[in-house]
Amino acid sequence: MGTVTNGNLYALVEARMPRDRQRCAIETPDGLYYTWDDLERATAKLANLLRSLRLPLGARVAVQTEKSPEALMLYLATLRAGYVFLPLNTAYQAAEIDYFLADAQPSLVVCSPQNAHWIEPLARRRRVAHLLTLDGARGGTLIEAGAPESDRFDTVRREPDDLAAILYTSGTTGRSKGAMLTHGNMTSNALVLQAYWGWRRGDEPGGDVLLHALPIFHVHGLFVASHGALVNGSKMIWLPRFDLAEVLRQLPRSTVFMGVPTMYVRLADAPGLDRELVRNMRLFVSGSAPLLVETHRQFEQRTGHRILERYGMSETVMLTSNPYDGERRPGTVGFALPGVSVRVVDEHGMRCAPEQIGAIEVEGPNVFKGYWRMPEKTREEFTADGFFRTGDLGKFDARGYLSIVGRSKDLIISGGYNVYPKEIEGFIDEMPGVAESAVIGVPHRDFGEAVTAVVVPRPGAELDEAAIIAELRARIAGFKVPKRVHIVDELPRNSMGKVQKNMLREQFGR
Ligand code: MCA
Ligand code: AMP
Repeated sequence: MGTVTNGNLYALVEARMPRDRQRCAIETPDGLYYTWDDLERATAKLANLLRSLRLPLGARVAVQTEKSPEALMLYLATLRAGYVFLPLNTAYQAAEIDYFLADAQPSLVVCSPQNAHWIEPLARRRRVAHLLTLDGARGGTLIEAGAPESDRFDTVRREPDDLAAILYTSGTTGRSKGAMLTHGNMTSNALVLQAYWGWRRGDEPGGDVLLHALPIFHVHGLFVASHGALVNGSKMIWLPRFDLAEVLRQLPRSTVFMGVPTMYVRLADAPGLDRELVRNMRLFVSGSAPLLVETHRQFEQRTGHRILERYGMSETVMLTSNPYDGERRPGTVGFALPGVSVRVVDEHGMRCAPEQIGAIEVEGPNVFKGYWRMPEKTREEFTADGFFRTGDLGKFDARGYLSIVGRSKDLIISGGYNVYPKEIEGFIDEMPGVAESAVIGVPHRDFGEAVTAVVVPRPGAELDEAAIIAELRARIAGFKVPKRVHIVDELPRNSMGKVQKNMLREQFGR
C-alpha cells in the first residue's frame, strides 16, 4: 500500500482495497454479491454520470433513498467526483425535506421512485437542477442513466480541508444546521478507529466481516461502520434495516457489529442469542445514545462479550471510545481517541477535577469545519482556544474514563435518533385550540427515551390526544411523533417564566 497523496476519502478506500479485487466487498441477505472490482466500477460509472451533469464546484447531492448497496455506491461516487454528500433520513416528510432543499440548495436530488411525485415539485420550487431516482432493488433513473457511462474514473483530487458531506443536526435552537464535514475529518477518524478497535484486514485469514444493520443517513452507519470496513478491505453483510431475526441469522458469519442501544436491548432479549451464535464475533460497538449498564451486563451474560461503548456527534464524528484491549467500563464512553483532545470545563471555562461535572469540549482533526452558511452560530459554538462545545455534560473519573451525565442542549434521543423538542413544540403550537406545549423525553425500555408532549388548550378549547398524534404523524417523521400527549391546564414555570421540563419529566416519566 503506497502513500495516498490525494486527500479524497475515496482515494484512501481505493488504496486499501484487497489486492485481489474479486473478493467480496458487499453481500446482501437476498444473495447479491459485489466484489471490490464491482464497487470500483459501479462508483466510476456513477461518478461519470455526476460529472456529465456539470454540477458546479462544491455542489451538494441530496439523497433520500432506501438503504441498498447502490445507495452506498452513490455516496462513494459523490466523493469520487468531488461533490458534497447530503444524506436525509428516509422518514422525513415534505415539510422536513423542503427545509433541507431550501437551506442546502443542492444541485441534484436523488429520491425513491415512490416519493418522486411529492419531492419533484419541492425540488422544482427550490430550483434544484436535477432529480433522479433510486430504489432498493437496483432500479431507478440513476442506475439507468449511469449504465452507459464508462467504468473508469480518476478520483478527483481533494484537499483534507475540502467538504465531503453535510449532515443536518439541530443543536440548541431547534432549527436544523448543516454540519460541514471534510475529507480530512473522516479520513483521520476512520484510520484512528481502525487501529484503536484492532480491525483485522479483510483479506487476511481471520479477517473482519462487518454486519451492517444501521441506517446510512447518519454518522454511525454511513461513516463509522461503512468507513471501518471500507478502509480495511473488509466484507460487509449489508442488511436493508435492523431486522432482529436477520441479525441473529447473520451473526455466526460476522466478526464486527455496530448498533445503537435499542438494538442491543432487543438482541439481549432475543431467545436465540447465546455464546455459540456469536462464536466468530470479535467486537460489538454501541453508540449514538447512552447504553444502560443493565443492558451491558445482560448482553455480557448472554454472549460473554463486553460491548464497547463510544461517543460521537455529527459535528465531530467519533471523539471518545472505551479501550479495545483494556477494561470496557459500562456507563462510560472511555477515553479521548488518539489525536483528539477532550476536556470537561466548569462555567468559567476552567478544567474540572475528576468526578466534577462540567461541559464537554473537543478539539482535533475530527472536528467539523462549521455550520453551513451560519458563521455566527459556528463562532458561538467554539471557544477562544478552538474547542467545540458539544452541549453534553460529563465527568472524568480518576482513571480518565469519561461519562456523559446529561445534556445542556434540549434534545431527546429516541432509539438513536435525535429529536429536538423545539421543532415538535412548533408544530403542536400551530394547531387550533393549542395555547402552548412542552415536549420532553421520558425513560423508555426500547427506545431509551420516548418523545412525550404536554399540551395546554386555549380557554374553552377541547383537545384530544389521538387527534394531535394523528395530525403530527401526517406532517413529520414517525420517530419524532410523541408516543403520548398529556393535556394539562398549565405548564410549571420558574420565577423567570421558563418552563420547568424537569418537573414535567418527573410527573410524566413514570
Ligand atoms: C422507529 N420508530 C421509532 C424509532 N424508530 N420511534 C421512536 N424512536 C425511534 N428511533 C417508530 C416508527 O416511526 C414506527 O412508528 C415504528 O417505530 C416502527 O418503525 P420501524 O422502522 O419498523 O422501527 P424499527 O425497525 O423498530 O426501528 C428501530 C431502530 C431504528 C432499528 C432502533 O430507530 C434505528 O435504526 N435507529 C438507529 C438510529 C441511528 O442510526 N442513529 C445514529 C445517529 P409507527 O408505526 O407508529 O409509524 S448518528 C449519531 O447519533 C452520533 C454521531 C453517534 O454517536 O453515532
Ligand atoms: P448527533 O449530533 O445527532 O450526531 O448526536 C450526537 C449526540 O448523541 C451527542 O451530542 C450525545 O448527546 C449523543 N451520544 C452519542 N453517543 C453517545 C453515547 N455513547 N452515550 C451518550 N450519548 C451519546
